[in-house]
Amino acid sequence: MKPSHIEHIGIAVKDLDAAIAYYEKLLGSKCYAVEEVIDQKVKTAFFKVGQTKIELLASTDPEGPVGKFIEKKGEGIHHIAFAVEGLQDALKVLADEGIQLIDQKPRKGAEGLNIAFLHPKSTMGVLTELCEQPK
Ligand code: CMX
Repeated sequence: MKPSHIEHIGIAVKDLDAAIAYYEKLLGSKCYAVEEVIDQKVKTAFFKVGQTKIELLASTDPEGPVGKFIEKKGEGIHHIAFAVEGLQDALKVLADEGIQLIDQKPRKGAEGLNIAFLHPKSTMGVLTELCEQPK
């Protein structure tokens, strides 16, 4: 597996509008998309920094993954996502290496990407996402 670039960095925030306003100032660019991902219980907002995106994540449910994360750890970096080709094959290679997969096969994430997460318990504490552009 050889990711081409960091696709995005996910940042958990409590107040999406306040976070958008801050990142618009910091990055000097407008948020280009806001999207709710219902099955992940989050509302997302995206910025571009070169090839990489910043994905702000606000929870829509305290029992969702971002709601639980903020409750335990507070706001901050939630995950890092790498762009790969051949996501299903990459998952098999990682599983064979003993990495714990959260998603055994790719599923649909924000922006229509095919995505899969690796468990932070087997990635030295960093929730890791792999993303592939759909063909
Ligand atoms: N980064 C690092 N560690 C994390 C974490 C994160 N983002 N989220 C949870 N953990 C840790 C917790 O701190 C906890 O550690 P301890 O056992 O040491 O306390 C452990 O993982 C278990 O956490 P939990 O709160 O009990 O939560 P669950 O086990 O129910 O779920 C996880 C954890 C990672 C499996 C779940 O959050 C998940 O499936 N995440 C992937 C999906 C996701 O995060 N979606 C939101 C983003 C969607 C998007 O980008 O569109």
